[in-house]
Amino acid sequence: MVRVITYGTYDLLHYGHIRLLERAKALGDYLIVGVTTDDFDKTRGKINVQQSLMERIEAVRATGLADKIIVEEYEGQKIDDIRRYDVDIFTVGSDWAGKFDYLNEYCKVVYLPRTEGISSSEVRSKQCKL
Ligand code: C2G
Repeated sequence: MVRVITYGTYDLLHYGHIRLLERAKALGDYLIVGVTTDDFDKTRGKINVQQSLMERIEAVRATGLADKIIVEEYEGQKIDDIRRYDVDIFTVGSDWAGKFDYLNEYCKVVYLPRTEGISSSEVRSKQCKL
C-alpha cells in the first residue's frame, strides 16, 4: 500500500485545495492530510486565517478524500509524521517547489502544479466586498 501525506491550512476550502487533494490521493492508496494549527500558522507568517482549526478539519473531511486527518503543530513535524505513519510520498503544491527537498531523505517528494487563479486570500477579499 502506497501511503501519501500532504499538509495545508485549508482556510475557506476552494477548488484549488480540492484539486490538490484529488491528485495527492491519486498518487497512492492511502492519503493522510495534515491541517495546521493557528499557532503554527502564525509562526510561519499566516496571520489572517479566518476559520478555526475544527472548521478547516471539517471542510477537509467533507471532501471525502482524506483517509486520515492529523494536526500539524510544530516545525519539524513532517519528518516525525513520515516516520510514524510509514509514508512513501510527501506531496504539496508547486508554490513550494524546492522547499521540501530535504524530505527526500525520508520519502519521495512530489510537487503538484498549483491551480492558477484561486487562493484563500482571493476568497477572503471577495467575501469582504459582498
Ligand atoms: N494549493 C493549490 N492551488 C491553489 C491554492 C493552494 O494547489 N490555488 C495547494 C497548496 O500548494 C498546498 C495546499 O493546496 O499544497 C494547501 O494550501 P494552503 O492551505 O495555502 O496551505 P499551505 O500554506 O500551502 O501549507 O505545512 C503546511 C504546508 O507546508 C503547506
